[in-house]
Formats: sequence, structure tokens, C-alpha cells
Amino acid sequence: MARKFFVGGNFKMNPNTVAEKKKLVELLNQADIDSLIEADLDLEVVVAPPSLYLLPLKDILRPEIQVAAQNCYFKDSGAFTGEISPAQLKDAAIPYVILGHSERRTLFHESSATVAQKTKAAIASSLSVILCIGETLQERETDQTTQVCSAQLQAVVDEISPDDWSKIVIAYEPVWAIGTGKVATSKQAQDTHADIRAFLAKAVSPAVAESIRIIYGGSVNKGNCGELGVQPDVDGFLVGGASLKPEFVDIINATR
Ligand code: G2H
Repeated sequence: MARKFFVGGNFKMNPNTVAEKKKLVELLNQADIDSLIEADLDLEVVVAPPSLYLLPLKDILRPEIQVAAQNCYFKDSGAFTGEISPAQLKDAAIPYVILGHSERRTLFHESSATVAQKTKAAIASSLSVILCIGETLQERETDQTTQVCSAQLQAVVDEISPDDWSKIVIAYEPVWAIGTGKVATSKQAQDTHADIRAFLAKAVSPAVAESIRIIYGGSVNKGNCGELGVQPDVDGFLVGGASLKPEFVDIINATR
């Protein structure tokens, strides 16, 4: 079965004002993308605003575009100041959550084991997970890319059941390409995505490896998305900086 192309916009800790948020929503609501989504052209579009804006944005955003949280904890409630829970996201009808973004792993010291616990908890609350993995520049330069991505995935393999993988979209985001303007070549992206699929075929099952969507993230823009998006194992994008600009619409449109 063909994998549905996925374009995610990770707003990160942006925008800074309600007015800017409104402008972004207007851009998406007015964009000429209906035909792509509604004509069942195998395209899913999801945007991830800061948690403060999740509900208001969901209320005013066109229904064809879904929303995602950028993070959640692995407990459903309790004394965890500053956290948001999978149960709260479920109750608010937020369908997706991004987990394991390299900014979370690096700046907020989230280990692969923590990311796996969060993934398990999110799926238990019926959320879908955009699971981010990826290597640093030093790891790529010392030929550890496959090993690093596999280890990050193995932690999740150890926590969830094979059926749970249908709730996951993997975002391969090489750390050296994030927000740097330095994008992976289409060959680097394709080769790593193929390696990820090969790992999952062994660690989970060939069926999961074949059906799971693996999207690319790291300095995606309207100039490079065309070549990346036609790679056989690239099933979409997680877009950061460019998702805050009109070119996000061009990226959505360029993918089909
Ligand atoms: C990678 C990506 C979105 P950017 O973090 O997750 O951000 O496109 O700005 O590199």
C-alpha cells in the first residue's frame, strides 16, 4: 500500500505574538491546497505550534490541517510542573505529538529511554507520534549514523508492541542540518531512510518497515524539497524555519 505523504510544520517556540500566530493561520487557511488534500492525493498536513496556542489554533485552522503538540510527558497527571500530559492532549482532541526532537534531546537532556517512555504513554492515550531521530555531525563523520539512529529506535522497540508502530511517523533529522541552512543531500537522506527501514524490518517486522512513514527534517525549504521529496524512501518533511513563512505553502504544493 502506498504511504501517505506527510508534511509537518514545527513552529518550535514561535511565533512570539498572538497577532503573528493569526497571520500564520490566515496564510494556511487561504492557501490553495484544498485540491491536494481533499482530492485524496495522499497528503497529510500537520502543524505543531507551542502548547499555549494548540487549542486556539485548532479552533480557527481549516479542518484539513491537523495539529500536533511539540512534546508531552509520560505521566497522565500529577506534580510535574511545566509539563503537558498525553491524557490532556487526548482530551483536547490533539491527534499528534512530536517526541524526541534533537532540541529536546540536547537542550533538555532527554535520553532515548525517556523518549521511548513518552512514546509508549502517548500511544496508550491514542495519540499519533512524530518520533524524531538523527545523528550529530561528529557521528556522521565517524560513520556512526546507522548505529545512532538504530539505537534511538531500539529504545522504542523495547517499549512498544509491533502493532503500535502504525501510530508512528519517524522524522529523520540529522542534527547538523537543523536550523543551519545545511540540508542533507537527497542521497544522504535516501540512504539513511533506507537504513532505518532495514533496521525496522529486522527489529520489528518487514510489514512495519514497508508501511511506516519516514519523513526528513533539517533546513527543508521550497528550493530543496522537490529533490528530497521524490526519493523512494522519503515520505514527507518536518519543516521548521520555513513553516513560519509563506514558502510553507510552496513546500506543501511542491510535494505532489
Ligand atoms: C528540524 C526542522 C524542524 P529546520 O528541527 O523540526 O527545523 O527546518 O528549521 O531545520
